[in-house]
Amino acid sequence: MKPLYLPADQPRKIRLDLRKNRAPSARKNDFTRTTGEELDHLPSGQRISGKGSQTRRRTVIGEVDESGNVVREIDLTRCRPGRVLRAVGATQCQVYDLETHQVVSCTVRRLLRTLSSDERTAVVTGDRVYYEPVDETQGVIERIEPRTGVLTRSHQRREHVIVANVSQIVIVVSLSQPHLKPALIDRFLISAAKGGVAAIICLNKCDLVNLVEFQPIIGLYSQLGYPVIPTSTVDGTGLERLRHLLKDEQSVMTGQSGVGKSTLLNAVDPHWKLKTGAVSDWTHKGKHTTRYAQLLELSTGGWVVDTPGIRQFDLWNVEPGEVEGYFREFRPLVPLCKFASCLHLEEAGCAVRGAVEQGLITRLRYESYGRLVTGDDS
Ligand SMILES: Nc1nc2c(ncn2[C@@H]2O[C@H](COP(=O)(O)OP(=O)(O)OP(=O)(O)O)[C@@H](O)[C@H]2O)c(=O)[nH]1
Ligand SMILES: [Mg+2]
Ligand SMILES: [Zn+2]
Repeated sequence: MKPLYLPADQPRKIRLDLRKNRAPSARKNDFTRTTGEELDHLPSGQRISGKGSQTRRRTVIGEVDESGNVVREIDLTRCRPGRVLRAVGATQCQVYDLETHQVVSCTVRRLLRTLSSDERTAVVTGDRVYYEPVDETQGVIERIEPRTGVLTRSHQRREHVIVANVSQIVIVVSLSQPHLKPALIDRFLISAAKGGVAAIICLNKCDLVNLVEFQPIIGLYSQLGYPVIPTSTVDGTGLERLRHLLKDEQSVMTGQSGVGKSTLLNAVDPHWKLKTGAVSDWTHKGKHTTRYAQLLELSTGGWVVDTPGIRQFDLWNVEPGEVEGYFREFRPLVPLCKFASCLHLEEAGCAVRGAVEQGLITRLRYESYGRLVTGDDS
């Protein structure tokens, strides 16, 4: 299946500059190979809207297949650049027009939908797109830019891209109600590394616990090089640091339902007024208050996505033998194992297990590793 978006390292599209009043032979020479990245730097405004002396110029994006045949042409003079604020259902989304700053309801061009039939949705929150306006409030998405920095999970044996074009993920866990699940932190850390994004760990609701008891966890992840921020929306702990870390970045808040993602964002920027929900008294679980991943613009610069709480976070496309590479503290030991194929479970002469026995690797992380490799979720 042809990917819906073009990987940035494979220039498979060409930009055609058509000058209507020139000799047709000039057209061919104007074929310029571009990568998807260059589209971001297209001068906005005149070229897109076609004003003044630029009106004779028509910029067309042609997508080419492996043999160089143009399979589809998009006339960019009719399109406007935007960012997907929220994907609703499989083909509907809200797009923020990057020039007019208006929000437009868009559908997705049929061809793009077909190409994405093996994904859950054609567009995802955070996508950079070109859309053709139908009227002032509606449009049709013609192009989705190559995605960088994605948060994905495996859902019903398919890849589910939760959000695209982020630079960091903020893993929000709560220290109480719902109680902390360190193994979930490890899954998110792997997903971040796999998606090419940095990770921050936010330990929320620290007003409900004695933080001293959580020093081992704070120390563990800090030592591994991840920023760890204890926060509380009740007493304000850590909020200034969180604001600072979000400023000018493209972030996504992720974690279980009820851990306080939306409440934290409301504390960061009160004008968002995101809906928040109480945690159930007896299960201490959240009630899935946030229904869609939603992109929000920070008044200090940058963007952040609030996401719905995830019930089950399964990794997409991670092989058992790959997991060790995502456990930073294992890496220096892996070459010392007796067998090159060692999965660090039962094998003889395993340096990783030796390190666990000597207390150099925490049992918590080792057990979390074991569950990921064996696929035992319990
Ligand atoms: N004690 C305490 N409660 C908090 C804190 N942060 C959030 N809460 C409460 O936790 C509950 C859930 O908060 P939400 O912000 O709705 O949680 P969420 O992570 O957005 O949940 P979903 O949208 O369902 O994924 C609310 O009742 C909040 O008031 C905190 O720092 N301390
Ligand atoms: Mg929420
Ligand atoms: Zn080993």
